[in-house]
Amino acid sequence: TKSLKETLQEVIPAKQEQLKKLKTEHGQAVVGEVKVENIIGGMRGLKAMLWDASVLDPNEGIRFHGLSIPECQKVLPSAPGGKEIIAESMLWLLLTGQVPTPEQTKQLSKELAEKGDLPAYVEKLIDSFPTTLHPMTQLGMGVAALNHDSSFQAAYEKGMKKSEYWTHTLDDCIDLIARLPALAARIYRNVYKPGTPLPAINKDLDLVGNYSNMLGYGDNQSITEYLRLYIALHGDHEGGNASAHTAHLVGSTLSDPYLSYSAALFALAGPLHGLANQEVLRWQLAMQQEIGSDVSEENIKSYLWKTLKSGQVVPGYGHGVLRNPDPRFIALQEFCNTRPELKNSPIIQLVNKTSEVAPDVLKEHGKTKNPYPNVDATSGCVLYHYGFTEFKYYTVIFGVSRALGALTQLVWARALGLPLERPKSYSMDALEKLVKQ
Ligand code: CMX
Repeated sequence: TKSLKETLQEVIPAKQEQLKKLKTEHGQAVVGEVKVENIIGGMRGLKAMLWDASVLDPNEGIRFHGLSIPECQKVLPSAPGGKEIIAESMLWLLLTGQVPTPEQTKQLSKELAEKGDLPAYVEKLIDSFPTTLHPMTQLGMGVAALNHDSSFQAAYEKGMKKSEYWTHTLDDCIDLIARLPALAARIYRNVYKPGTPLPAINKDLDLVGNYSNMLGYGDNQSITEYLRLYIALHGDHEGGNASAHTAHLVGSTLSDPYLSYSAALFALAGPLHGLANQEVLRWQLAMQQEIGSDVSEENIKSYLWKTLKSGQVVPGYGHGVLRNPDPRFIALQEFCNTRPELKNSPIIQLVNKTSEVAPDVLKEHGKTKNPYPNVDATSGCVLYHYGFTEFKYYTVIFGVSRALGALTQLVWARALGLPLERPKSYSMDALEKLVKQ
């Protein structure tokens, strides 16, 4: 069986050729226009980034190398004894465009487990943080500090050839992904379970199996499987979302993968992005408290209006690109539907009911372009059901996951020799002058 690196070595030349052809033969082709509203509106709608591993269709949602979520669930190998997609098989697909064999997936699990221990100085750094420091701040700082051992940085200092960039980038990306569970679990232990021992990495377990074990949920197969699915599904959401885009931008300066991904994590920490799942839970719990056990359509409706009238957004609804219910939301709902304990859980039932009522209310409110639930509408609530109630930690799990897609693109950016990202900006005066012409 071919390793991940060998597989990449095989697929890269054709992609390099494809890009060269696009550039030389179609470099001047026009693919869109730029309106003033795009410039003012956070570049929404501008198609201006190269991102090969996933494409987000506004109506269908995400596809990973052309495969929809249900297709991925059918073909991507799961963990021994499990059913859900695992991080390794999703990473393999994102990086190579190919579906790995179970053997290749197992081999990658083994490699990640072998590389998973944190260096002692990072353990010390994390242990020195006050437990009141937000877990996302701790994660971002821990990831940045791991660049002490960056293979890319060391080779760059020695003066490596451009054609070698991607192999060192890949080595760093694999090391980083391998170490994320130990780093993220240490933060969880320090903040929420101080003094409890952290289990060692089990060399026979997959990445998320180990993560779940280190979080203290190793005996709970159901939550471990949920975490596997959650982490695979959140891995990539094309290029323009704030975390992925940040990793790409910072990486384009030839910052190493640790620094690039650390920056991405701080973008993920914002309430309009990754923090939304924590916000959803807070909001659904407040709704639960206010309406009590009478989860009628009327009660949910009036709570939604109360939120909107107070000038807040309804968390978990709307999207920068999607214009339909998020298929990741649907996949997580289906996970819940197959498990009676989740199906009957009051918080999950409330999420379900809210998702039936909210779209009409948001349509009537008339602002959002997408009145349907995104993945955050349910993801944190499922964790809450399982007794994983420390919701300030939820975005850290998202952060472990998003590494799969963001780091994949760093490898490809180096393999394709993509340049420094440097869009042009306008001042308001310059724009005014331009439109008056
Ligand atoms: N509730 C109330 N109003 C909403 C709304 C919601 N859920 N979603 C959008 N709107 C409002 C916007 O605030 C905006 O209002 P203003 O014109 O007053 O500024 C208007 O509708 C138009 O926004 P849009 O073009 O539909 O949405 P954007 O692309 O600007 O923003 C997003 C997308 C996700 C930030 C927004 O829908 C939102 O704030 N949702 C709630 C938070 C959330 O769930 N975030 C998670 C997104 C997924 C992720 O990245 O992880």
